[in-house]
Amino acid sequence: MLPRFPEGFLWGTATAAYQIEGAVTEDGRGPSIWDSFCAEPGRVKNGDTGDVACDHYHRWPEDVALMADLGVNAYRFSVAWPRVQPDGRGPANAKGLDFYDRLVDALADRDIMPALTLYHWDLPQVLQDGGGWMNRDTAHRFVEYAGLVADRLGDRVDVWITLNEPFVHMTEGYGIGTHAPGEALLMGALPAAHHLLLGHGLAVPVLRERTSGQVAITNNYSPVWAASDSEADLTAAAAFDALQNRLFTDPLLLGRYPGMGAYGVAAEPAFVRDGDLDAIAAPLDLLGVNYYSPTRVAAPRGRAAGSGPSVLREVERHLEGAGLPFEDVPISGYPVTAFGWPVVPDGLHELLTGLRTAYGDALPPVLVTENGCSAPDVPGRADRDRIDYLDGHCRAVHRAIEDGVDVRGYFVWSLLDNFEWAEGFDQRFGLVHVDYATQRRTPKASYHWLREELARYR
Ligand code: IFM
Repeated sequence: MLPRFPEGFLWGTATAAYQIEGAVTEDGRGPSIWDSFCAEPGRVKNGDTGDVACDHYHRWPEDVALMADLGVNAYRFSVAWPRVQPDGRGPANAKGLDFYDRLVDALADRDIMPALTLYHWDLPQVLQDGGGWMNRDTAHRFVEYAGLVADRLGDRVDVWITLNEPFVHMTEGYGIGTHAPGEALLMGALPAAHHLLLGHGLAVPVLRERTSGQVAITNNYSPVWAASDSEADLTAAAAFDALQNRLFTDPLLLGRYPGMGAYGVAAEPAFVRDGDLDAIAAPLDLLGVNYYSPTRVAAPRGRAAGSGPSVLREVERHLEGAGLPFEDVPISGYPVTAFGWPVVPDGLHELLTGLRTAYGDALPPVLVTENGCSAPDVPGRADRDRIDYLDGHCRAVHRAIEDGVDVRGYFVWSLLDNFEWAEGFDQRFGLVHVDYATQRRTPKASYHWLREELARYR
């Protein structure tokens, strides 16, 4: 049994549009960068695509019923921008918004609070044709899109998350090209980071004006462990920390970028214009925190890539010889997920208390907007690994709350097995198994475990 969490704590599951919806050409949805990326041979494992995914666009009533039965009181989902603005600009495609309208009402009927992410990486392709997030104008397009969604759902959605994991989107999408849109600009991708943050910051006042909800952004964090106490390793750890953890948080909470000198980036890059940082630092109601595992780094010395989160391993593979100021070192002594990520529940406690230490009163209340693990799809397997993973991480959150971090909720990634980006359908993160051939949903042992835990709060 887990320890008891505070009254009103949000227990949820999380998903994202492209990973579950399918129906990519229905009701006026336009193409997204992920449709294009999946269509390019060799980009996604097994040639998988999100064309059908979990067919959630048609099966959402069953999925909402699964959540109601599970006993969660919150659901984090994302809206597909290309459903709302197939052309990336101009008036809303009403049918696209109708889908989310029905979903939000069905959630309310089941007392499940909607937490809506506006952007989980599925940019309308037409905007990418104009440069995507490398183009400053995309930030303004995002604000227009946010306003359309807010106008329709602003009275019923409680939490508005502007962006999901801009670090991954910038790094994998624009830095090394392992995600859509497949650009490999290396550190030249930094303008995309700035424009993502700018889009977020400019959207905040629009969301405040047109919704009654709380405004947030979700970042993914990884506590960085230096491989030794040597000055060189500590410097390498600080450099990686600046890239993964601080680049997308310091500007939001402190109104300034961390020093990126280790990457040869100027203190005041030309793409940052007067007033941008003020916009980006618009006060937040909540900070969304995604956590999967810590990262160990050393000063670069040409060793084999380690076992850290896939982003770092991928970055290393692609930037070999490009003069990165750090090197990934395997974390051993812990179980690993099917993805090979080390399972370190204490890392979540370290992260949450570390955020509090680093940002003090500038840190808004936190929602753990994603946490979970992939486990092999072995028929009849007891799903024990996932139960242990979730149990350990929930306890870590509880300890962080006891230690004074204001954590308001925990969302399991994910409700359903789904399309895991470049990994296709191989990695299964769901509490509910999906048979992709039949779309049959089967709750796993971890679903039943969580259901029992949540029954105490009913
Ligand atoms: O599936 C992803 C999700 O889209 C973003 N956060 C990490 C998850 C697991 O890799």
